[in-house]
Amino acid sequence: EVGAAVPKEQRQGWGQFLKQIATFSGDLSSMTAPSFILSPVSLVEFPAYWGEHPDEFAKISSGKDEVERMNLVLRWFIGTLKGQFTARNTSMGSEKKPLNPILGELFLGKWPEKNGRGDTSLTAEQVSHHPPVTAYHIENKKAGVTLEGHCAQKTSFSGRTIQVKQVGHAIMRVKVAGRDKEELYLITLPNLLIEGLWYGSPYVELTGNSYIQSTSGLLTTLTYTGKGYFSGKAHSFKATIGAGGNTLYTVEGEWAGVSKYKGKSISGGSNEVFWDASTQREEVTVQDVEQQGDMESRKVWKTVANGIRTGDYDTASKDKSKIENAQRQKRKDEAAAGTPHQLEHFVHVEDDQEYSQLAAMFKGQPAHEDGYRNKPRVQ
Ligand code: HCR
Repeated sequence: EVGAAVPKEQRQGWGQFLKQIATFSGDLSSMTAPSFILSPVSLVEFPAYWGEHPDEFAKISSGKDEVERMNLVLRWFIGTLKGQFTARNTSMGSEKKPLNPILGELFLGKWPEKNGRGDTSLTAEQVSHHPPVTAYHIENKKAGVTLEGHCAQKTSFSGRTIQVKQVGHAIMRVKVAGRDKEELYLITLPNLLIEGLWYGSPYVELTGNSYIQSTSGLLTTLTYTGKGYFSGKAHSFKATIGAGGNTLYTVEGEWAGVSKYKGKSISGGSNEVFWDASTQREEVTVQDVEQQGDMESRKVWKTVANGIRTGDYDTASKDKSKIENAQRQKRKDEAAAGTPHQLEHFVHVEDDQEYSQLAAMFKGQPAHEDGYRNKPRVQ
């Protein structure tokens, strides 16, 4: 039955929402959805999932050679997927519709130093509102590991499923060999399927391929499958690490569960566990809302998020309209004054050369993409 998981009084609304999505093309984030599916968290917070295993992030530069480092990059990457794609199901019962960030909205946080691994800092900024694009920069200076990227989404509807193409990429920088050499890794992003919509309990499945290409020449190819594919299990993947068509290592399993080396592992054993997703995630630390700047996400959305959390949807929607109207006015004023909005922490790079050089090393990626670079911080 449609909307089996939806509160009774919202079932009709859910049915209408589904019809609306089916005939809709473009930016899902701007659609008005029934209140039970609203999340009190803004999309600008999502880059924090990349940093929720700060130990794995820091460890990457300790790899003794490029093969070991690629294995560590892959382990860190797989380690982020459970948070990125299942965290809302765990904390809120299903995937929900995040708040649509305003232009210039910021999410600043850190994972403090622990056991000598060093501080890891996060800077995320909404660099475009329409279409929504979030840029992020995650850095552990002590370890010499940085991740910089941006993410946008293109959505389409097919059958009972929303298909989401992630647009954008991330580049990881790893300082190696006495710190005078830098290795880069281009990380591309998998496509998503949003399933379970009919019942009103959406969840994400990953599909297709994504890649990690290193300047060392090593390439990891990831293939994602869900229920009903060859493994028959949800949230499954296979990753091969290799160079020039030769496979060095293969890893297989569930990205939200356990994955293992298939055959030879990097330590010389066989069929060893590669990653166990039950490893505790470390949530990012942010400043108290009261201390935050006016553009910081939790400050911007404080009243709206409170309304959603407490079921006061009237207050939530009034404050949301207030924010959106103020934004429209701001854009008009900027246009009239000829002073367009300036990004605070990032610079837009047209036709990112680091991207195109790495993308040229393998098949399956557009040859050119724009990028965003973090502005050096003035302290
Ligand atoms: C598609 C999605 C917004 C984008 C979210 C992204 C792709 C953002 C980047 C993160 O690194 C990973 C990520 C995880 C989320 O699963 C994904 C969201 C899932 C739903 C949401 C739609 C815009 C909302 C659709 C509305 C439905 C749930 C009714």
